Amino acid sequence: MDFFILIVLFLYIPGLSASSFTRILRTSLDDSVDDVLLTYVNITHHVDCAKSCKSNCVAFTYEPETKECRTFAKRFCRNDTAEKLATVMLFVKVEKGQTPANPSDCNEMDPDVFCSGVYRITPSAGVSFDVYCDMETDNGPWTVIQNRQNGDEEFFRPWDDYKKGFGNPLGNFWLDDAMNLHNGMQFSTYDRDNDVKNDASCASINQGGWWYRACYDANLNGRIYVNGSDNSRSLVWDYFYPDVQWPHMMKTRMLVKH
Ligand SMILES: [Ca+2]
Repeated sequence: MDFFILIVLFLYIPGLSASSFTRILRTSLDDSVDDVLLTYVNITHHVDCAKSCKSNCVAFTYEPETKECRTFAKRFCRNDTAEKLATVMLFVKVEKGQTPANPSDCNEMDPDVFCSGVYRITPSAGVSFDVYCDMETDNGPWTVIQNRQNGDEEFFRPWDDYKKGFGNPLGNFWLDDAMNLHNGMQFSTYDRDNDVKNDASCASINQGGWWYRACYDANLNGRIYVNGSDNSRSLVWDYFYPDVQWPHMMKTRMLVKH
């Protein structure tokens, strides 16, 4: 998948006070019909539609087939990995300093401009990778470093996989980004035993990669529980309920920001 394909199409319109627009991708416009300011018909070109987007208009759509132009006072967030709308072109007004050329993490991205989605970040020079940025959870934006939503992705993996990260940023994945956050414990995988249990490997017993001590209260990279399976190997978060010991979780995600 190609991430960060920014279709930037700036329109500088002579005579208009330096309004510029960029074409953006978004999955759907269905929830926006009530936000239409004005609808124009028989507009022959999207540049002419842009000329209609003045004062309180911040976005417009143009449909070449029907020659229909619609203006909006509502902001649309952009999602660069979304499917392009089949026929409708969507443009938003660009304000100065709005687009981070090269964000170092999700927190640098304006949640009013960008939707939740996969973005390429550059945490340090020469190190870039794709992450899922969560723009909707409170106090965000958050960089999602782990997401479990079903059993499709194997999490019982060797050291190198956890080091690199694995999975699909839109589905189940692990992003190895916080090795030293977990109270001084080192990260262990079945092929690298860094736990403090001398007689066994916690990662092997509990079937995940984690900052095991001897062994865990949480095992978020353990196996998805299915009826009858061994709970100790499961995706577990103890103390989640006051009265249930070692409850298994069906979905988890880990969010970080600095
Ligand atoms: Ca051990």
